[in-house]
Amino acid sequence: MLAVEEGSLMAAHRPVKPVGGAPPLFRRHPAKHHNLFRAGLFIRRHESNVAIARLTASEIAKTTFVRQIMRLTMNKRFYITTAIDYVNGQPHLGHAYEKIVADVIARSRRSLGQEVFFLTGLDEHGQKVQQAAIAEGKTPQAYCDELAADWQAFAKKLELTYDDFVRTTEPRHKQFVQAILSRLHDAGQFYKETYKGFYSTKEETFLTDKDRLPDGTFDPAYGEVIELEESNYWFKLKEHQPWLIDYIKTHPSFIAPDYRRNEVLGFLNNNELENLCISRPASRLNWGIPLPFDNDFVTYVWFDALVNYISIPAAHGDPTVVSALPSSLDTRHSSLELWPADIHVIGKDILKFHAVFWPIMLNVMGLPLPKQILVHGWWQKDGAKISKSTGNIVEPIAVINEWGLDAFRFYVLRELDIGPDGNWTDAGFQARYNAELANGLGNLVNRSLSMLKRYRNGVVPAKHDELAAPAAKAADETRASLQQNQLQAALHSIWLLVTRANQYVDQTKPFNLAKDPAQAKRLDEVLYNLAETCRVLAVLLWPFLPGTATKIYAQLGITGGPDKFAEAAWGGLKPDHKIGEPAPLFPRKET
Ligand code: ME8
Repeated sequence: MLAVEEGSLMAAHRPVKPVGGAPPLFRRHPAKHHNLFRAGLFIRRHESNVAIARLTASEIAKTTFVRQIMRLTMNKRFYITTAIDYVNGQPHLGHAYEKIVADVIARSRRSLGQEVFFLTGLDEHGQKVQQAAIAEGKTPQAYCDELAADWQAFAKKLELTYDDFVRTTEPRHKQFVQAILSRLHDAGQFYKETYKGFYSTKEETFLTDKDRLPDGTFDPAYGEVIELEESNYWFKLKEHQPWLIDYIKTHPSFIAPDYRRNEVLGFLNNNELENLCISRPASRLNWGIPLPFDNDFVTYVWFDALVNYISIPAAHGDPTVVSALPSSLDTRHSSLELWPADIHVIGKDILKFHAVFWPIMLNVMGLPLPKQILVHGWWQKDGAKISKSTGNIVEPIAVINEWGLDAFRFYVLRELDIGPDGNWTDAGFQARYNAELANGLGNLVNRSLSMLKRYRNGVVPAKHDELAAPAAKAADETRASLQQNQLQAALHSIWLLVTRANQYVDQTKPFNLAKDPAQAKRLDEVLYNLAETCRVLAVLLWPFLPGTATKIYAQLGITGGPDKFAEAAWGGLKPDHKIGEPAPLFPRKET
């Protein structure tokens, strides 16, 4: 896909343009396949009808070409990923938050009409897993399989709408990592060298004097630091530093929020990158992917883990990723166009791996870079680090079981914008539940639909537009926020509408209007405005609170889901439509 010659994929020091060119078939013999070459260019610009129209009947008849066209005429999906969690950790608030953020973005894009591919999963190799498995008398694979089942149950509990769930111990991932390693090795990107120095087993990383704190010690986060002498394979990272700085400078939205981008640029401008050790001796660590060119070594966990973002597209036949691979690898069971990723959602602690190592790895593979690395902050509880050992934890499953999934999703997204650190307090959670969910949204929907039921037997009156303007404003603002992944801002706009509609009930007093037959028309107007506002709210809320939004639609007696943003347009409720049964959405709780 990139401006590099056949057989010399790497040319690592050369800046490689991350643009979609013609696929290899077209690129290799442009003279022989002029029509196909041109068709390829159109396809890359998603003008697939034009592309197909340009082919002759005999070209279309050739099955290879048809397959190629089929593969390439598919629109690129909006591809969003999360960090893959260490399988041996316990799912906690931070993991839940990140996955919910990605899920809301994925759902919003689908609601806005885009085709989406949402990938999440597990990081299963490494010394800690190997040691923990041995301690439990299990094989590492059996140990991972058990834990993976818990993590997958956790993802289901959060109602994540992922399209694929990667485990780095799966053959489809391992074979891809090996293929990439072979390719980079053949291209001279690695060298072998003996290293003598410091090593953190906990972080599975080499340290230098630069990593010392001012008092000469290493950060306790590194755990025990040992002195080590061993041979390993190294990746020539250093020489790509000027390219990376230039790339980040010329792609302002590559790292978001802005202050994280500045942090990376500051780091790159003030430090010389070290080459990256990409292996561990199998004698010390055998729970990893063997280097295909030297089985005495396994792949460094990050070189394995980061690659999940492309190994899964390859497994789905993504043409861009597949073109960077040796043709011997059979990855073309289906054909989804995914790469480059639109968003990698990650936490702040793994920014360097994603904003320094990963872009350089991709560049030397000849692949375009993800469009955005979206970096969220870390949660604390009661102002202190979340820690299992000190008991300072939030147990998402316990909270969900007691308060409901949507209350949990709402709190984390409403409380914390994507970027800064957040602080969970039980009192804060309960206050938002009572004020914004029970008394705000829940009360609005329940009283609006109950009055419609009581005063009009549940039959929707004639259309009336008193709340049309605030509803349209909320929809416009929500759409704009969702398009920029500003989830907290979107919730803010939605809640302005909730508040406005609750005020409307207080001002118009439908319960009084109902007592005066002369006010019947006015009561009709008020009831229409309230019911229709509830419907619009369901559509706006769908990405955030899917269960609640679905219940609102059901209580309104509407068939189908509130999962299409276009339905937020005012006037969807038709006169004479009969609503369903109102029921409280968020029962008030004494705390
Ligand atoms: O880092 N608040 O896995 P992980 C918010 N396997 N987010 C938090 C958090 C907190 N308190 N604690 C952790 C790894 N996270 C690697 C990733 S990706 C190719 C490999 C976030 O299980 C953390 O920032 O330690 C990261 O994005 C994610 O949870 C997984 O962390």
